[in-house]
Amino acid sequence: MMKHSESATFDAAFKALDAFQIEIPSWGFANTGTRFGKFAQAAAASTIEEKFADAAEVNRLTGVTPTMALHVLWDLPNGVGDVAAVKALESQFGIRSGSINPNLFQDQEYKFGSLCNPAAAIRAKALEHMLDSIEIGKALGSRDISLWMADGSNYPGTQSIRNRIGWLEDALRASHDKLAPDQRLLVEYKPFEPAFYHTDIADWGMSAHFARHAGPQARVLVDTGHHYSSQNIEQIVAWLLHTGMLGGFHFNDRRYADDDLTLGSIDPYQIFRIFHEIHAAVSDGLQMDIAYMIDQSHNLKGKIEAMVQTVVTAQELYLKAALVDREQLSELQQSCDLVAAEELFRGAFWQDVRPMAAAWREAHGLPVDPLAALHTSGYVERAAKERGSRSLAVSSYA
Ligand code: LRH
Ligand code: MN
Repeated sequence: MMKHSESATFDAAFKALDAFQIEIPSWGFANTGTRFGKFAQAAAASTIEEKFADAAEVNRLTGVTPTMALHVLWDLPNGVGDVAAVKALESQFGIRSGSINPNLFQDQEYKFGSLCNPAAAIRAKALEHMLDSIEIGKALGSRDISLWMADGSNYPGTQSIRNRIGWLEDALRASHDKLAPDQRLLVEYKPFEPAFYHTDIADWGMSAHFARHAGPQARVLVDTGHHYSSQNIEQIVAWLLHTGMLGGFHFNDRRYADDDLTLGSIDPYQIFRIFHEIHAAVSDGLQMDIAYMIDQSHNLKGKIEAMVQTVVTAQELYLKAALVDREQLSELQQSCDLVAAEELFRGAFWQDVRPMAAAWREAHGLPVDPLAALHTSGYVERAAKERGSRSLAVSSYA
């Protein structure tokens, strides 16, 4: 018979997991690599149909990934013209289109930037792509337009940083003004790569400025891989929560830079600390609307396997943080009882929540161990057989 405290913990655990969903990236299923090469996988997806099929399999196994992020030029090369086909795939596979990610970094014209390019004609081309992306979002019923730009420079003195700020302010306000009332513009920052001297949206402060300047439907997107290794990411999250500017996350892990490794593979405590800031803000009554999304490139791991592993890890870390006794922690923080506060906080991280997560899955008719269920499903082997010959030929990035 479960003791009261145990059942209370289980109730809190089930409540937390009921509230957690995470969006998966279409590009996480494709053959991707680094500048040193790409190792093709037979089961990799190379068509939008295969990406929806793989997303449906991940959602069948986990039950918490009903939407898939789309990158415009990779998934809708014909822009709005591909919307009908995508809608058909949505109903065929039961997966909704999630955030719409413009591609402002691969066209030859964007060598010196896109929305920040000194050439007005190239800025206009980039703005047109932004507006197309917003129209695609409206047509698909997607709430978030999630913008990341590679814009920046490689050598001091070669670009006017302040001119570029002005051009980007204008472009993001013009984009914001085209949003539907329920849409949001998420502005993603990144300190470097592919630009290695200055990046136009390099940190959370710059992103928050551009979002505020654009308008009330713009927010900041935090990609966990887009920070210097010594940066305190959960402090940035606390600031964005306090200022009401947090729009969402691109979750991944890294040892060095923007490594796009699987969540929790290097520093699971980092994600636990981020989730704690969010749970604490919720219990303090802060209003927020956070998009949890995965942004990884699975260069060596099996792509669907890595995605299922990531979703399960995200659930476990979200649950561990949800079970922190925040009332007792606040008292210990107030009394500056450092060791007791740390032991309570870290103790929540150490607890093994996998049995509770398995019980939640069982209660929802889901496989108690999604990874094991993927292996027994034979899905990857079938995909490799069906796709094998073609997907081994690697062409564009994703
Ligand atoms: C840039 C980024 C961005 C995506 C891309 C796939 O590093 O994080 O969010 O568009 O990865
Ligand atoms: Mn990202």
